[in-house]
Formats: sequence, C-alpha cells, structure tokens
Amino acid sequence: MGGTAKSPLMAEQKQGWFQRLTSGLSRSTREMTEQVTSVLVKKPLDQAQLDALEEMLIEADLGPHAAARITEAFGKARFGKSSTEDEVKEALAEAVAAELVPREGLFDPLSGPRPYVVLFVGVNGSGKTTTLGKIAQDLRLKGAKVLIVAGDTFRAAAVEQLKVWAERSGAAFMSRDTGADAAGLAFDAIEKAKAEDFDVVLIDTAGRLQNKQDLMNELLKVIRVIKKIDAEAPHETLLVLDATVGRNALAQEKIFGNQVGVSGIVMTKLDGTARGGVLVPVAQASDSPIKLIGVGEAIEDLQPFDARAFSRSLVGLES
Ligand SMILES: Nc1nc2c(ncn2[C@@H]2O[C@H](COP(=O)(O)OP(=O)(O)O)[C@@H](O)[C@H]2O)c(=O)[nH]1
Ligand SMILES: [Mg+2]
Repeated sequence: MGGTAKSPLMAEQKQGWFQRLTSGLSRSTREMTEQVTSVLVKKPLDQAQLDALEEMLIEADLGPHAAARITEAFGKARFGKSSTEDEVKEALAEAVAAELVPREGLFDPLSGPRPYVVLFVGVNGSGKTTTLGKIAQDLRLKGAKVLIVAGDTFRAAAVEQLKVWAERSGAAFMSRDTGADAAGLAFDAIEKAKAEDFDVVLIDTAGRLQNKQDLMNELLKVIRVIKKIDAEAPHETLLVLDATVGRNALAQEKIFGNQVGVSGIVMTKLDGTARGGVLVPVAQASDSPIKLIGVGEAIEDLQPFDARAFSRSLVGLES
C-alpha cells in the first residue's frame, strides 16, 4: 500500500482541516461567539452571565446536562481586567472539550483484519452514500483495494449515485437489480472480497423501507449473513447522522444503537446548521464514539473527529 499519497483523512493536512472545520461550523460558531463576547464585556463573571451562557448552550442543542457542566467548569475560570477575548474562548473550549474528548474514536480500516468490512446505516438523506463515497476515495488515494457494495437496493438512484463514486475513485463496484435481496448481495460481496484479496468492503444500505421495523430487520439480516462468512464482520458499523435534524439525531442514535448495534458515529452536515452543538449530547448518549464528521460536500470536508479541534472551532478560536 502506498504510504505517501496525500489524502483528506491523513494527519499532515490538519491545518487545512481546521480551516474547513471552522468555515463549516461558522453558523454554530456565530451564535456562540456573540455570547462569549457579551460575557467578556462584563467582568468579573456574575451569576446572570453564567445563566445566560447556560441558556445559550441549551439553545445551541448541547443538552441540559452538558450545558450545566460546561457552565460550571467555565465559571471556575478566573478572568481579570486584562483577559483577552481569546482567553475567555480558550476557557470555554476547554470546558466543551472535556465533554467530548472521551467520546472521540478512530476510524482506521487499514489497520484491522482484511478484508475490513464497513456497514453504513442511517435514515434516508443522512449522508450514508456520500460518506461512503468520500471514504472510498480516500482509501483509494492511500492505495487500498476497495469494493463498494450498493446495498440500498430499493432506490435505483442510490445505485447510480454510488456507481459514480466507484468510477471516480477507481473502486470495484457491486450492485443488484432494484428490489433484490441486500443480504444476498452483501454475502456475495464478502466472498468476492476474500477470494480477490480486497482490503476494504464498504456496504451501503437503505434508509427507508415500508416501516422502521422492516428496515431494522433487513439490517439485522445483512449483518447475520455477513457473519456466516466472517464472524468478526462487519468490523465497523457506522451510523450516519445529519446534524441539521438537531435533537432528532438523538432518537435515531437510540433506535439504530439499540436495534442494530453501532460501532461508530459519523455526523454530517455540520456546515448546514447553527446547532452543531447537538454533537455533544449525541456523543454522550451513544455507546459508540464519534469517528468522523462532515462539514461540507467536498471530499476534504469529511474529517476524523478531533474533539479538541471541534471544541475550539465551535467557540470561534482561529486555530
Ligand atoms: N452540506 C453538506 N451536505 C452533505 C454532507 N454530507 C452529505 N451531504 C449531502 O446530503 C445529501 C444526502 O446525502 P446521501 O449521501 O445521498 O444520503 P443517504 O440517503 O443517507 O445516502 C446529498 O445531497 C449530499 O451531498 C455534509 O457534510 N455537508
Ligand atoms: Mg444513499
């Protein structure tokens, strides 16, 4: 595998990411910084300021529990007359990061067993197919042999969309006719990947069936069938959540986490909302860590989740 190719998920590009993260989160950040600036105006901090901060954190969808803890931690910071705005932001970023650092996880499909099987789950429109395509592209740039599996067999458009990603990235592609059995397709895909020595298998799934239970049953069937070939697979089940749905993301996490089992969370569209703070309660409610975040539609906009960078960007720090 080529080790030198530059790609979006590689650490060398951290500085560039931070700028993308910052511009992606700008709507969320704007809300935050207004409040931070108003806190700074009135020194020393009084209870009314802290209450206002807590209120703002709740409005930014961080959830009441995290908001209370962050406010308490922030309230312990001592600001003098000469404290700069950045010092205040640093203190707030620290308090937010303390909530998120334990919930940070690494998506690392090239260090695990081969073929490494990744299943993408989540409701329609959350960003599964796009995220899968971005990951395929990144892995291809790293020289990996990648198989993309169009497991959303219910929508012809989904298959076409994925085929474009496969062609663009040079990944192998498997699909079936509309309405075909997704579990059968997944089974054949893993067999092929084993026989042909693929590094990674990326399996897309449907986000909507006749009803929620049908969807859960189908996902469970896909997983069961995959395990017939490899008991350890899928090695990763990524739940893709759209940040713009706000606290609905919590309900989705609960359903998929409880019924299907999830090993990592991808939160997309953090650029499309002023409520990017919803990542905090989702991270805390979930048994699985946040592994990747999406801050835009370009390939470079899918980033590993870095809790400190996220927290600093959210409160408006420049680096
Ligand atoms: N702005 C923005 N759009 C995104 C992001 N991730 C995905 N999208 C868009 O969300 C829409 C739905 O994505 P798709 O991958 O088809 O969702 P799926 O139904 O879960 O497969 C598409 O138009 C994507 O381009 C993101 O991080 N930011
Ligand atoms: Mg899709």
